[in-house]
Amino acid sequence: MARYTFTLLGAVLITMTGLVFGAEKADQIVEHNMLMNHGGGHLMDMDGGMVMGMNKDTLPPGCTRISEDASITVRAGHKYTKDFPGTMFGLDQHEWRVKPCTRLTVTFINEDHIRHQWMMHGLPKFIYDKGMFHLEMTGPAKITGTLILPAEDKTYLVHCDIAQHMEKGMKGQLIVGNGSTPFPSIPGLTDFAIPDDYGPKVADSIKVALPAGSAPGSALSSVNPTKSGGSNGTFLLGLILGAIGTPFAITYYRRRFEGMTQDEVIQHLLTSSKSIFDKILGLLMTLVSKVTKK
Ligand SMILES: [Cu+2]
Repeated sequence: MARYTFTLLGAVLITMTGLVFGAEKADQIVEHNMLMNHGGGHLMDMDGGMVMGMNKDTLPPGCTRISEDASITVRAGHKYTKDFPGTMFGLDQHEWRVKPCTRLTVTFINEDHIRHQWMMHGLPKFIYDKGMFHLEMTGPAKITGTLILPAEDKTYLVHCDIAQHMEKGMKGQLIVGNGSTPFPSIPGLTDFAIPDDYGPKVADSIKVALPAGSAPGSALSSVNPTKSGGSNGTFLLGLILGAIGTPFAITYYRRRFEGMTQDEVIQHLLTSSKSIFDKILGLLMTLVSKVTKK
């Protein structure tokens, strides 16, 4: 009996030790502070740590001196997305304000097990290569860089440039002085550039007649003849409408697009397809209600 108890105790101890050390290892933030200076404010190390646009002493035009030394710490991690539905990659802050000519030290802590960046755009290109100041590392890790901000009032875009990271939440703005035009789609701050669109509402009577998932363009002729009472009439109606309507539509669109380039045609179709779809739905709704009323 005692043997079993000891074995059991041993197993529990080993498991717990594993859990504790495993958890500690996952949260360990590696500090990237042994970067090689490649010149021009560009520093890198072998583990994916990178700083671009490091500048501690070159004054941008319009600055006669450094107005103040400031520092911010920004954290990146999936857990910071929970307050912003639809986002996947998170920052713990999305806006920073500094005075013109501030020497700003940014400490960027990446808590995810993927690569993230804190990238600023729109700086003067003769001081900052590509107009950028940029911190990057594969996490969990920490990296620090310094830059001096120009004298003018301006709002700078800050984002992570890894594919889809900005679109899914890693976007912010750094406001110097009074700032300029704010950026759209900053989580919790500004309106989305492209709002979510769940499409036009389909009336209940149409939902019965249309097979699930039928494409908008095929709405007229794809009514399923085997489902629901009275749909044989609707199917016939669809066939007749399709037969009459198709040659008419072809003639109409041939005339409509005469002399237009391919791009113009696509542009026109994109903008007009939504209203055409609405019209077809309206027409179909009227017809279906007439057929089912008899
Ligand atoms: Cu990222």
